[in-house]
Amino acid sequence: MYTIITFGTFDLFHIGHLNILERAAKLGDRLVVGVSSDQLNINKKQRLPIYSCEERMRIIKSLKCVDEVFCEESLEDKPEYCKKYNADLMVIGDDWKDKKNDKGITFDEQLNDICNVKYLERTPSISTTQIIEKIST
Ligand code: C2G
Repeated sequence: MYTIITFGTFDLFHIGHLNILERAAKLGDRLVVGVSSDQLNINKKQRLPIYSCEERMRIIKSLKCVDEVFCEESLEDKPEYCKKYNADLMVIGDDWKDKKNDKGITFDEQLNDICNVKYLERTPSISTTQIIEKIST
């Protein structure tokens, strides 16, 4: 059993989210998704998500390509989450490739001895922020 893990807020679920989850699922046998808590989204994006964590988790859990969902409380805890869910590969969008966490390290460095890391190309021209801007203008 080859387990894939991925993380995200997945607020105002859109086609970019679906694309990365379906592509991630194809890389293994089981896909586990860490959905960011409301507080973690405030830390990452300086705003409360439109949908609560509970609602976002229910939406993600209902997808055919997703096997398991949990709430991601902190970016720093990735190694613990990966170990807990026996992840072989952590997949994330390539917008995270060079980003560093509070300790000044990338996800590659953070998960170095725990699992492999693969960055997938983002779907162009769509984001939750753009959707919010479009609706509010
Ligand atoms: N994504 C994508 N294409 C888009 C928009 C998003 O491939 N047009 C991907 C992101 O790269 C990420 C996932 O969809 O892998 C979820 O995106 P967000 O909800 O913006 O979550 P993010 O803030 O990237 O959270 O621990 C890591 C973070 O929690 C990831």
